Amino acid sequence: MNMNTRSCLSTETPYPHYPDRNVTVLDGLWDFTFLGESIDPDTIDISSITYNDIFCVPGVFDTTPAYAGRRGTALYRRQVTTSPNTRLKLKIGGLGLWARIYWDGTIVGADDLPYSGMDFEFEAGSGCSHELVILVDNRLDYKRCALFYQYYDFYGFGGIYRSIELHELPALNLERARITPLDIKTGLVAIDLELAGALPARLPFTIAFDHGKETAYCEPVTNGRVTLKVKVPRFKLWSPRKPHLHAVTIRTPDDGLTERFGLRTITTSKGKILLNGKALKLLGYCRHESHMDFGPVQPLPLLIQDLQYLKDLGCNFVRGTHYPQDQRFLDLCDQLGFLVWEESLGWGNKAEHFANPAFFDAQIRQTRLMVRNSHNHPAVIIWGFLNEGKSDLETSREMYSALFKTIRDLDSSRLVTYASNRAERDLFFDQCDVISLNTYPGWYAADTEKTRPLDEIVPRLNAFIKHIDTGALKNKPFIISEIGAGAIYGWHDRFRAMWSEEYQAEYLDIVTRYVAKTPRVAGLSIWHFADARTYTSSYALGRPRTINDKGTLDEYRRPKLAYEVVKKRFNP
Ligand code: ADA
Repeated sequence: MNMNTRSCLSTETPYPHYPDRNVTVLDGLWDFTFLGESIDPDTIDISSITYNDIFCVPGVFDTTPAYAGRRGTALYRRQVTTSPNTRLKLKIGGLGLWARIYWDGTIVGADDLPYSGMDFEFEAGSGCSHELVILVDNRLDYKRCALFYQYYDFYGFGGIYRSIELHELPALNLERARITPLDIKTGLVAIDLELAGALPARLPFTIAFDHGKETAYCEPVTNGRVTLKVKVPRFKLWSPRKPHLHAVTIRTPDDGLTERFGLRTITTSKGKILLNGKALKLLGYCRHESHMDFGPVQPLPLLIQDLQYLKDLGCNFVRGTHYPQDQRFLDLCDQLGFLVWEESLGWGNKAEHFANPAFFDAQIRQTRLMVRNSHNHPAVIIWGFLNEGKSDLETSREMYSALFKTIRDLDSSRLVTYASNRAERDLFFDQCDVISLNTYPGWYAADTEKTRPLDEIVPRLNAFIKHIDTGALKNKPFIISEIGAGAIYGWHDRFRAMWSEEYQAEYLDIVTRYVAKTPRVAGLSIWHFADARTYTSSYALGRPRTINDKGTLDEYRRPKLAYEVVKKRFNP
């Protein structure tokens, strides 16, 4: 029996696909109960719970009328049918803020990495019908979830953010095939097979590119991996203009998978970013996975709509702030030809976090998972981490160096950076492939009668460029990874005052003109694409409506005045 429900959903479920496995997509309606802060998750008796509601998966509860803004424990439950006595893998695309998984009443896994795609392996047990319960908690409990802090400038949503799948595993499972382009002139790629289960000394398998002819191989297995170099037949290069994708299907006697990838290189030379050897300027936005109604859950029509707006604006670049991205978003970026910066979760982390072993450990685990999960996306060209961390303190060096190493050990084919707001005081730019600066001149501006805040933008950017060009950093590309101004949708003002659409439009006009005429700037990701919910606490005093209003579109994707300004400049 093949219960693979993926084929009918293949436009929605991300790669890789496992055509030979029994895969059940568990999205849909689940039993639900919100226990709030009344229980201690450590002593909860899962068998005594009454489920008095229903909820959807994916779905976060704290954006919905019944549970809006609530924090606490929620339980999602459903019955699942499997073959008896099989080994299972539960794949959760992402959730928040932390969770525990129960299979027939027994704990089989825990998740403390918000937004990360994570897998949990366990035995099905006898019988065919089972109870799956996911306990999700969105309390800011730093002992349980060391990665998300209250002061982060985006809401920490509670619930299941992305799809869930259940796989029945064969004795030897082929988990991933990671493809790295080695030579774009000949189509040579490295294929790295990740295996688990009953490992043989040598693995017989077949490879077929683009659903064509199968070629047979038999290769030694070392530490659960098989690595080989192969030429892709009739290859075409991937680029934003021609986002050509290839598929590769690999079959072992027990298992099979189809991965999608693209052939391209991303390198730097003399301050430029080169795609397939040609210099290009990255032009785009930072984007939160956030919507007033769905929080971080991304319905496919929303993803398509956002990407249509970004295309219309003339963008070729998206910085996925500030966490590992939805794999379906990355699949769409592969298809539509967007270049992406993906980063692990961090936001203005303080010296005390850098000194906390739990934070350190979670950073490394999440960054590692991100790189492994997203390896095959040609769209992803930059890995990032620790947005606006304390990169001006010597005490942070160990963590910065460890994250650079973690990434480069797994993937040396992409550029690595972090978004710094420490500017001239930053200590670790020498470790970056690309220097990235978050800066808000003319917005978080000194209160002075003598200058218009907007007049601060160009001198600030010039001063930073002068700083990097005087030393050892002069050959590194420079990206403005954040810059922007707030505007409340629909608020027009003849003073062109701050928070008016007019102020924001003029602000982005100055920024985009500057970027267009300054060759030293290799990229721009404006802060940000669409307004997004943030603090509801007193931090919100600087965030009218408790929303980060610096979007060029508002939270319902209605374009502000700045939209046409950016569009004109990005589509010269
Ligand atoms: C920072 C941060 C963003 C956002 C922005 C702002 O640079 O990285 O997440 O908070 O500031 O709006 O001030």
